[in-house]
Amino acid sequence: MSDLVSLTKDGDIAVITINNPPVNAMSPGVPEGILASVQAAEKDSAIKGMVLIGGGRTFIAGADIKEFGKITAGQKDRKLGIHPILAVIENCAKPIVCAIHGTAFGGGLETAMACHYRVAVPSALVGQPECKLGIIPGAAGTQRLPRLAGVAVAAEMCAFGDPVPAPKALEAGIIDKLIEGDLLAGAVAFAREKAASGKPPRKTCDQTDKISNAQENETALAAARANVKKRSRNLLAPRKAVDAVEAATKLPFEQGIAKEAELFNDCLFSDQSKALIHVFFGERAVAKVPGIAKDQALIPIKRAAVVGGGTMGGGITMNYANAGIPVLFKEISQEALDRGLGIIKKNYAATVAKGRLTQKQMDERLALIEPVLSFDRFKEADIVTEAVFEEMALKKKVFAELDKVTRPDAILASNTSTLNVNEIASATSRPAQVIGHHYFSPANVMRVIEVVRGDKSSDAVIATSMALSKKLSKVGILVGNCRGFVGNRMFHCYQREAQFLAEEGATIEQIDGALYEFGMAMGPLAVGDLAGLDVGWRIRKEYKHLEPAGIRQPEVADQLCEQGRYGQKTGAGWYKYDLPNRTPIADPAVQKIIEETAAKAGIKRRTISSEEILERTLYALVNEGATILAEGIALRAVDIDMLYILGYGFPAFRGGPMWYADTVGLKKVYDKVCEFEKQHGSLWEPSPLLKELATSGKTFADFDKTKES
Ligand code: T1G
Repeated sequence: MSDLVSLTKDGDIAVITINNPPVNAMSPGVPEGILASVQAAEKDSAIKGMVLIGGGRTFIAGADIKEFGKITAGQKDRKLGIHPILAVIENCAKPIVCAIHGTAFGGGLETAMACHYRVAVPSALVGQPECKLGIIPGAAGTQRLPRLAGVAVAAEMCAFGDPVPAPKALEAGIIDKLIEGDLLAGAVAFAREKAASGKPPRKTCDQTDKISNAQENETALAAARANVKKRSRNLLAPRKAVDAVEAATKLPFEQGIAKEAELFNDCLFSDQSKALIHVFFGERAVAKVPGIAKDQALIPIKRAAVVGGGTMGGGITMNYANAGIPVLFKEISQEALDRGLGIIKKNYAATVAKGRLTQKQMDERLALIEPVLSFDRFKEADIVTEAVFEEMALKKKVFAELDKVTRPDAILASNTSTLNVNEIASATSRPAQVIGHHYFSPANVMRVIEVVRGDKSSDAVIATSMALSKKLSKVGILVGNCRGFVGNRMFHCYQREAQFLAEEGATIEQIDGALYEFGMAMGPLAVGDLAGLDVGWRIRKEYKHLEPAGIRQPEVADQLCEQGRYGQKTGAGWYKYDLPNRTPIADPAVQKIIEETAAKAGIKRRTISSEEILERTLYALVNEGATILAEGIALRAVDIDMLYILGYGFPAFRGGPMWYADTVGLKKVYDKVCEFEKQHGSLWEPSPLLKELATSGKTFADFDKTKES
């Protein structure tokens, strides 16, 4: 057949194997190879049935996502030519059994559902995750899945894209049998049994009993739409997915497929889908570090230690326990240690209560956490992560101590969010072993680690940090060492503009509301209250001596802190809170402070549009991001995008700040930045890189292409 698809025989059963590593994506040649194999086996009178199986670690993980970019760029026919191939499979006179291991996702599950039967190992996962790419199933998944599993299950799977474990897929009617032991042998036996039954193979498209009750369908569709409204604000694909599933209940199969194709194209050409596909590949691209050998030897991480048992230290400790790595958890007093452990236990118990962890798993993870009050056992640790207060003197004291009590080959990582990693490393005799691991709060939940390379951080320590991020189920993003690194350095500009806008006349709710409507998880001022206004206040005091004179600084946040209004933790910040309820409540007292501050500063307050709020806050991110790129502090624009999506709640359907700027058009962004510079002074000085790209008709995506290794 082809080297992508092979056809062999097990007695009277044909075995069709897909060999397109690493995930058997349906790249060009794979569907054609499957078709040719099915047709050959159908013609072979010695063959009574067939098995379709994936070679390597998984069944088909879906269409080749790389192909979509070619379609939307007009380089490839937008038609998904898969339907005729699936029709040949479904109309085959001999039974075809799909054998699933690993994942059957997207086009993989759709191909499986065109087969007459499906068997799977218990660890397999099935799903229609297309909506996570801003599209919907495009190979009749929205038509066959309701026929197998009913409308409610199909709508949920197509609108939210979550994987379904094989045992649940069996219950739902998506697969027919779980195979314990050898999958291929089990599938061949199943195919032989079906062939011997003498009954015609069961065609999914003909099964209508699960979509025949109109009332049940209506109820399920209404519930799905309500769920989409609640969980997927702003998103196009989930809504279209439910519309496509609805078509399965209202139209004959072929017309349902046509409706699905129309809805699929609506999504494929949307900005949201292009952004989400950028994010899919971006999450993998950031793991690639130019300049570090792919075969760089890693430092084995078998035992860890964390210094500091506060919220961050506890979350970091949980990450190691969750990855099965024993971890020493150190505090300076029994009381602090007990408090820290209490937070960890509470976090785990909450996850158990939600059914996302079993009590046994919680106990196993807790058993990996060893609370200690001294450094006595730190010689055992391959990596130590410091998570103490954000004060340089304290951090240097801790690192000087760690330098003495750990093995020379141990990695010493700081969880600092802004402080100079080189200065921290200078407190040790081994700067090559020192690096920043900036986690985002809550550390056990947020999926990103800003890996901050010091000038002397070794390749082995950097490469190990990136690999360890994946081991901890995080996305490591390598950045350079500067004040605020990448994330917080940009966030400072974003927050600054939000506060200036408040002084200039926009209400706090208007500012936060505009960014929330844009898609941010929270508005900038509400985020300040969540993180704690005192954190920024302490950093501003630490760096006050470095601030250039004559540059306008936001005033109100410091005044709030001086009044003890640190945010949620004190029940009041930019908003007030009726604790323990954390819903922000507008506070006239704050509006009064803002107006007084503006008056004192001679600021003439005015009505401000939501459009200006978005441009001032988002373009401040973009302009600073461009400067960071030019300085090499971020490797690529996609690294900034991924950091903002995973660490700061930037909406993935916008692709990240840099991708969003490309979507707006860099010339428009640049012109606006120049306008703001005229209005607001040098804080808005356009980044030379932004100017260069904008005036040469290029994008940040073009910039990244120049960085491809
Ligand atoms: N197409 C192209 N490349 C893919 C791919 C895909 N579908 N899936 C993975 N890769 C690449 C990935 O970029 C990486 O490349 C390598 O494979 C290993 O992936 C018609 C229209 C299956 C759970 O959305 O969820 O079908 O970085 O690191 O952690 O209706 O990959 O090594 O160069 O993620 O073991 C629907 C997407 C497509 C599934 C495995 N399917 N993939 O995770 O490996 S649309 C999906 C995943 C569709 C139909 C519609 C995961 C995985 P590189 P990895 P992993």
